[in-house]
Amino acid sequence: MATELKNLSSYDPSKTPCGKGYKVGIVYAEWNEEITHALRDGAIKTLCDNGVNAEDITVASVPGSFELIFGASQMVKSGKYDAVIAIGCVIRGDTPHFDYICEGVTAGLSKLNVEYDVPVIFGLITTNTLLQAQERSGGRLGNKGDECAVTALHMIAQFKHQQHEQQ
Ligand code: RBF
Repeated sequence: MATELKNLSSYDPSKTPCGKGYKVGIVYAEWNEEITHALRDGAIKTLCDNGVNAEDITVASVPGSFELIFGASQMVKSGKYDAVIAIGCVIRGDTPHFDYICEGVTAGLSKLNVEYDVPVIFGLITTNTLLQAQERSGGRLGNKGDECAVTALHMIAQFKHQQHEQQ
């Protein structure tokens, strides 16, 4: 599938905004930790590689993906971050609740994006198998955590000044 091979993990750093001075919150789920820790670490590394100071990155964990909504919401409402990255992994084969969790998290994070002025980046991997999740967390198809970091930098660069002007 064409979309399967499209990823930003091989992004062009020269086209990625410099993140110096940007403050980023990362909230990740401990469920499927093999995957979510790799995504989290990829996001942190890519932020730092692109100029974000390590001390300007705050990392918090929640038990499962469903709690990403609350975790991200708390970070957004704190007013401390220019963007929040939410990271989780739901695997269909392991999870009878797959559709409920995926739909809940998607709706919850989407609501935050509409209601608050801090971009929330969607780093929820939803796959049919563990292998597919591994391929997207540092394997054959890159690391979606890297992509979340690049996306956060673009969103901050695009909208940060606009938000400050509105305040
Ligand atoms: N959380 C995940 O992040 N990924 C999962 O694959 C996952 N599967 C779950 C399967 C079941 C049957 C249940 C009850 C929970 C699962 N959760 C999963 C945890 C969920 O996101 C949340 O932490 C709990 O439902 C408590 O609110």
